[in-house]
Amino acid sequence: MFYELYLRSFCDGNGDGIGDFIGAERKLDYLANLGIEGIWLLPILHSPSYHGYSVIDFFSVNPIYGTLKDLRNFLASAHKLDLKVILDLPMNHTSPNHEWFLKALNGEKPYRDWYLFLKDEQWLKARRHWDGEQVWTNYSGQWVYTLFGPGSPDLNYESSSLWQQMKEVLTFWLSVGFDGFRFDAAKHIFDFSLEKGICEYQHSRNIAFWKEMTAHCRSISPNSIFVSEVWDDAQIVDLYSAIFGIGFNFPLAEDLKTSVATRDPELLVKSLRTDLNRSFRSKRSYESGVFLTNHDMSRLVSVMDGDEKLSLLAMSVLLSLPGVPFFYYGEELGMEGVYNTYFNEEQLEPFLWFENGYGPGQTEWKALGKNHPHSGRSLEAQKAVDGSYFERFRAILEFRKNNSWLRLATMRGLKRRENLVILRVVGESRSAYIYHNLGKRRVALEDVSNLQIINGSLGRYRGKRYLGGFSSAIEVTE
Ligand code: ACG
Repeated sequence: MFYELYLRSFCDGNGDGIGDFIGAERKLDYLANLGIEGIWLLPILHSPSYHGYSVIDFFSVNPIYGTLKDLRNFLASAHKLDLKVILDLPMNHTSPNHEWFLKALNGEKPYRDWYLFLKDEQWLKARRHWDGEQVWTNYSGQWVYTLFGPGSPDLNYESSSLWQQMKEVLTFWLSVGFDGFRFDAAKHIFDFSLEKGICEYQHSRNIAFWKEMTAHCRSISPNSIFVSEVWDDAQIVDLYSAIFGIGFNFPLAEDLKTSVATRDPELLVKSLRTDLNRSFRSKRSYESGVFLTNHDMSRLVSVMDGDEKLSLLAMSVLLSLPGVPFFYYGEELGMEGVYNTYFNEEQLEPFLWFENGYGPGQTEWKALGKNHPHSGRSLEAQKAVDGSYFERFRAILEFRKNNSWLRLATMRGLKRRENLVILRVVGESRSAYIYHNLGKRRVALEDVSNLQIINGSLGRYRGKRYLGGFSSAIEVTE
């Protein structure tokens, strides 16, 4: 299980209200106790932006997070607890304040070739693949390709010297002690056709690029972990995941949430068959990075319209599946937040350690718009209450921790009986039936033994076992 960590909002180690390496290091025990095995660290490279995806120096950390030494200490402490740490590396673009870009604007070589300058007025008509936004920005009279907006001009990988430069970047961060990378925007390396002057993914060129980058990393650190961020349909996700070893399963994330939110067991069955189709085969070339939410999405409780039972059901379905699960910081508290493309702040609020919003390590760099003090949401408050959201969420994590064999298990069967969805999962040393009740009412389970609750309730009535509404249970058969 991986924890997606937004450092700025996590834990403040030096009292400036901004989360940092020193603060996060102090909370590693907390993460290890949750049963986390790895941390996906959202971008921490030197960047002017709050999200960190527009880098101004690929060889230094953002000073607000501490020094390189602080980072090394953080990594060493994580490793002592057997936690892997992967770095989110945005290699598709830079900040317009990056020295490379400033030199490129000046016409200096090789930097001029490292960005895409307009060569044909017709290219200005190009529109972004998924939402029709314009993709060219005028910087003091020069048009540059900027897929993600004016704050992040795209790097142009037509230039071979840039490939070399990026290999040096990878070497550097591996030498600092990272266990691998979450490669941002992996399908965007080549996404503009110079021939046609339009936005068009060139998947085979992207794949060739990533093959070379990952091979480079493996030549330094053979066990490097790579996770690809390819937000697309299942067959495209597949294509890239095979290179990286782990690929985020975006289609599954959406379908899983929708099926639980709309209480639609049929949709759940259908989406597991399609979005996890590889998990039905015993030989797979990669693992699915299964998740429900991330920093680009609304938080789970908000998606479920505040219904905690549904959020926990979605989580227990997720953690019963083969693959490598990821979850976003604060989801264990049931933090709220709705994603908005133009004001994407709500889903990255400070982690609420203390009920009154103050205390050692509490970050305060931004206002709490959704997750208020004195709302009972804080870790402090929830730890003091039996049956809190945190406690129930933690129990689901505990289930996964005790059933880590599920990661490499094969799905051997999937069926539905009214609101009940039954999964047959077979691992090397164990196998199980897993039951999820997507309905409000309890359902009888026939011929079961050795049942354990994952989430919700289990009961017995006149000799029959019942699974409560919005509940999940596992029956280990071997
Ligand atoms: C990553 C990061 C994100 C970051 C950037 C840029 C990239 O996680 O935080 O932005 O460094 C696209 C890209 C992703 C990108 C997201 C935000 N995420 O592909 O790499 O945008 C469609 C498109 C997707 C698109 C998605 C969301 O196909 O390409 O993702 O919409 O907009 C079905 C379809 C599927 C479709 C979905 C949703 O599932 O199958 O194709 O996806 O529906 O409609 C950060 C900041 C930005 C800043 C930037 C520089 O957040 O504000 O501008 O950095």
